[in-house]
Amino acid sequence: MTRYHVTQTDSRRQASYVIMAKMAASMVESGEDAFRKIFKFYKRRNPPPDFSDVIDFSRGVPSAKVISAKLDLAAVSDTEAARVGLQSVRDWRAFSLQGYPGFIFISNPFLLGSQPFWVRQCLKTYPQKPNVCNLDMHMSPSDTQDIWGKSIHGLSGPPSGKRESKTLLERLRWVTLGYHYNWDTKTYSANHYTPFPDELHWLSFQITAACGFPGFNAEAGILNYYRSDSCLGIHVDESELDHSRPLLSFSFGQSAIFLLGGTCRQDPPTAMYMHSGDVMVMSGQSRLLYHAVPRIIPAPQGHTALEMEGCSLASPLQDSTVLEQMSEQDWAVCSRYIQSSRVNVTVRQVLGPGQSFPETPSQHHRTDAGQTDEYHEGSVDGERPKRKRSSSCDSIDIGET
Ligand SMILES: O=C(O)CCC(=O)C(=O)O
Ligand SMILES: [Mn+2]
Repeated sequence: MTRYHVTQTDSRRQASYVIMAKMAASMVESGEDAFRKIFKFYKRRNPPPDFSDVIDFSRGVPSAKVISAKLDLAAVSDTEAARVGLQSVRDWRAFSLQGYPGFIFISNPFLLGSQPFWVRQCLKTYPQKPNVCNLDMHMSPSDTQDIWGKSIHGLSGPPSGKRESKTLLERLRWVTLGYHYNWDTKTYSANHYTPFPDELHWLSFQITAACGFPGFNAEAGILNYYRSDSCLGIHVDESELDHSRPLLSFSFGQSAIFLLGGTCRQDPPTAMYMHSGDVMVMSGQSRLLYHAVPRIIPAPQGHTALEMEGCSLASPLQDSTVLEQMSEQDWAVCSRYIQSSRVNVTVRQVLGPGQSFPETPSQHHRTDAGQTDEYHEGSVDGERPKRKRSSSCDSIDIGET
């Protein structure tokens, strides 16, 4: 008969295995990876962090890591660019980052006076049905029918300070366009699709063409609405089925610190500012990198182009433009909103040419920090259906902190 017994050495070894396993578990529990440490560093309020390592592309080539990016000047004519509110590609200040092939940062390529149009689309048009937003999660369709109309009274004029309830617009956290992202399954599907806005498709089409990706088809959009205390958790966008297509990101309003990491959370991320009008293109090897927004910061003086631009364009509107002139009242609401908020729009091509959704649910999805959902917080206004949260993700979600 074989007897199994634990020797002194075995038990010591076992004990050390237990200690090691506990250490590993606590590492996972506390999420002490390089990305998370840096995320927490930039999120910290007291004392505020040192921002001196944050790359500011609006200052030209500000660090040894920043390289001027070559664009395809012939891909987009000046007329095509102006039609969607962009400067001539020749005048764009585009950069890449050493160590991040495929990452392109375009420092505000918008024509003077055209950002307000895009801000209004994000605040007035895109939250409208049939698009989907966080407020739909716990409100009836008739209540979320006219978010703009129901909010403008509360958002016109200077802040009163004593208004007790937030407007719907102030409670808006996300909107999805095109193939509507399913936050639970982390997938897109053929049967939850509404037409993608034409003008946003064309804006994305021109920018990606100039970056060397002709024929981009904008199929899904996620708009994130950030208050001054919001942040966005560490994640990878991998739900799209064709990763050879770039992902575009547009920022409007207040500035943000954006962290771009590596393919694993041990890779320390690079911190950069995103100011109003800035555009990012994540393609190639940078398409599937971890990233996050730990902090919203006030737009620096001189970057508040939006405040100065007002509601009129610097040059007259062309016949074929997608831009529309804006009323004084619309601009009053938009400018009041973005004085304390940031809106980010990501545009994605979900399917490759000729590709269709698989019969069985896709395995491709957004990888969130700690393998749990940390993208948005679900505590108020039904931002997200409340989901399992690992202890490693105290507050790295969109939401009040
Ligand atoms: O707000 C941002 O700059 C990033 C947004 C983002 O990463 C996303 O929506 O997937
Ligand atoms: Mn993302």
